[in-house]
Amino acid sequence: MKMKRYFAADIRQAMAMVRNEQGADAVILSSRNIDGGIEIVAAIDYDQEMIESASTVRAESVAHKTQSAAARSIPASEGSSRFERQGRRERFEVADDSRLIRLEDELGEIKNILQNNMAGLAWQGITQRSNANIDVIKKLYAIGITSNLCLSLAAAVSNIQDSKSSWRMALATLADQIRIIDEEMMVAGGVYALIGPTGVGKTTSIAKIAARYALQRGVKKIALITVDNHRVAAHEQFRTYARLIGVPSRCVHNKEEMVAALAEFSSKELVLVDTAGMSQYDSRVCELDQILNIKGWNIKKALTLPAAGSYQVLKDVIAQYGMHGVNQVIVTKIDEAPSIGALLSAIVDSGLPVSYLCDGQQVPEDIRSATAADLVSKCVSVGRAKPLVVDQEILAIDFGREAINA
Ligand SMILES: Nc1nc2c(ncn2[C@@H]2O[C@H](COP(=O)(O)OP(=O)(O)OP(=O)(O)O)[C@@H](O)[C@H]2O)c(=O)[nH]1
Ligand SMILES: [Mg+2]
Repeated sequence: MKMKRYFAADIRQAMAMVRNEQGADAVILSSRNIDGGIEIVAAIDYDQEMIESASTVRAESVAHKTQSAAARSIPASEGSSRFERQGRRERFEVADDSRLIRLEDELGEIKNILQNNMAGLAWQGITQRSNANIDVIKKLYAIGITSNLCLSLAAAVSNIQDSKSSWRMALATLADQIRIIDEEMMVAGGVYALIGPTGVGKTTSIAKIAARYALQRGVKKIALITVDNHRVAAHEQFRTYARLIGVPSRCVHNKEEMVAALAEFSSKELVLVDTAGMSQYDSRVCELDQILNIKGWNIKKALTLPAAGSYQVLKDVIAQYGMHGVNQVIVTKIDEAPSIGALLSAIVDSGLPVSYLCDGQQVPEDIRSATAADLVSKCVSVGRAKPLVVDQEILAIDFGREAINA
């Protein structure tokens, strides 16, 4: 048997690596989530009996080693106060550190093999349901919807036997779960800050919204503020847009200047605030939050997200920025995305409403108010153009595990 570990950002990439290197006959022995991705152990020339006996031997050896290590490290004569127990644990760790790490690894591998077997069984259970249901799961998965959302959408239509109807109903259910902002900024007015990672299209989206607002309501009704004052190029880009649209703009460096700019623009219907793009882990996100938190002003925050982001990254960005209060999502770069299933899954999971969809670089043309139907039909059309490979093994691991955890 040739065994090898693979590490990748997600299960699909890891499976692709296994397939490329070991071919279609490779067998997945274990998989586990680790920091920043997933680790898969795969093998070819796989011998079932050998693995089973190895697992049994390992299990026995683990039990034996754990017992003997514990017996060595904790003399029976010792008392059992908290202080004493602590002392025992420290000695135990020092004395048997490397063995414990090995034991932990072995236990981890056994756990993974068991989990994979259980996942396989759970997937078998899922496939024994109606064909229409499996069809829905596979189609949703192929357009990039995450496995837990696929399962919940399929469950919602499980009473429909006809494949076409159940697919249509699943998409309608997905659309129902996407929240759309009740009153978007073009209608409601107010002060809005566009926040988010670098280069996602915040400044361009502000220019698009500002230009449209100026066309509809007049240039006197709108003003722009930027907090992005670290980079000369960004400042220039912002000023250029403001000048071309013909609206006033201010560049602020701190909370006091922000208060002054807001007071100056208090008669405007719509004030848009541009911010510097930063990683969700950047400590400056907190500083930015303070500048945007002005007593007496309700500055709403629109998290700007690129449509092509991976589920894990989008989820992380939403979680980190969400800690500072996010009111809505603006989706950009739909035109560049090979799939927007991950984005829709992250949006549904977050429960955040979507306000705008951007699909190009042209100002002001490439922006429109979001609708759930638009997002779902886009998801289906781009997903169909480049469907993800629906591999039985991926399905068994992904969906089986999801079903066990549900
Ligand atoms: N294809 C496409 N490109 C876009 C879209 N929105 C913005 N861009 C492009 O993305 C690039 C970055 O846009 P910016 O508006 O500067 O992004 P930003 O978020 O303000 O960037 P930072 O301020 O550096 O964080 C530019 O080249 C834009 O033309 C979109 O919807 N589709
Ligand atoms: Mg910018």
